[in-house]
Amino acid sequence: MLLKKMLKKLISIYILLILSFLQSSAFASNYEFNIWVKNFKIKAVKSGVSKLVVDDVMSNAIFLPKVIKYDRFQPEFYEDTHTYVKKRTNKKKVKKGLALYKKEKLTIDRIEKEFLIEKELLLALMGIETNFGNYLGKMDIVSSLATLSFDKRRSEFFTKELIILLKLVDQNIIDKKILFGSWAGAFGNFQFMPRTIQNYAIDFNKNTTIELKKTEDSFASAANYLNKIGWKKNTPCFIKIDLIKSTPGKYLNSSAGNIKNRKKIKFFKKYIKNYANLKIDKNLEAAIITPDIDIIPGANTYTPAYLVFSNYEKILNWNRSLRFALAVCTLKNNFKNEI
Ligand SMILES: [Ca+2]
Repeated sequence: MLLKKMLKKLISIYILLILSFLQSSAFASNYEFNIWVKNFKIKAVKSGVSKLVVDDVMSNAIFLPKVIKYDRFQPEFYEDTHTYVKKRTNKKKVKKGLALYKKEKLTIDRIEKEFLIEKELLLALMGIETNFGNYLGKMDIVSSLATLSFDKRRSEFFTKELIILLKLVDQNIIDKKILFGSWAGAFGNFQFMPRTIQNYAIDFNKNTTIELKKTEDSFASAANYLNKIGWKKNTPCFIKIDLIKSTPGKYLNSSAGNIKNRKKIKFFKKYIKNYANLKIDKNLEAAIITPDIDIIPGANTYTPAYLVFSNYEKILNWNRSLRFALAVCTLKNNFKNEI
């Protein structure tokens, strides 16, 4: 009995200790966050944003612990390629995209023609980024970006994004009242980060504001972005291949940050089992990717494998994830068969 009582008491002390530790660490991070905000504001003013806008926009910035949680558990980190692509390119998604296309055909066709970007690609990107505008995100972007800037993992990147966002507000390009989006600070139908807005967003319908949650401006901005980074209309993105097991490891890319060993397809002939069946110009330059190597423990190194082309790397430019780019091009092909 005595032992039981002692054990109970020990457990309650233990719980109390954990609770007080959690409270004090939350307090510590809030305290440190506020110091960070103070220093950030000085930095933002120094980089040319008006003090009025810095004070105003940053006044409601808070530390959002769930943003850190999302950052550490992105599906790109743990879903294998088959699951990831299948989830994002199903028939339901195609149907939804076709309905949007039917409704906005005139605008989308005009944008395709003007920017030389396939409507199927634009639909695929919008479908994967926000399920056709149905999931735009409700997070306060300023707090999201501030939290990720305060966090150590990619502090420099997000600090720059936040300063750009303040500049966009300062220059009246963006209305601070509508700054709600994803946990990572992305905004609108195509989830543009502040730097993308600054470099590529356009006021297509010329009503003096850039509306990235509306079809005209968001589709034109996405098409302008893809055109400027060098997407080539009607050229391939990727093709699935079967590799022989003795393919040298140096030709297998598994990191989206650095695609290496690009060669003409015919160079890889002896490593590709289905080479003869590939319906593609064998003089095209390509690289091999095997995206599951890094995330699936004990994954068969050679499956799945793909030849990827210059267009594929443009989608990596949009979002540095091998699986994301495969999903976008797969959904694009699914649309192609329906439109
Ligand atoms: Ca506009």
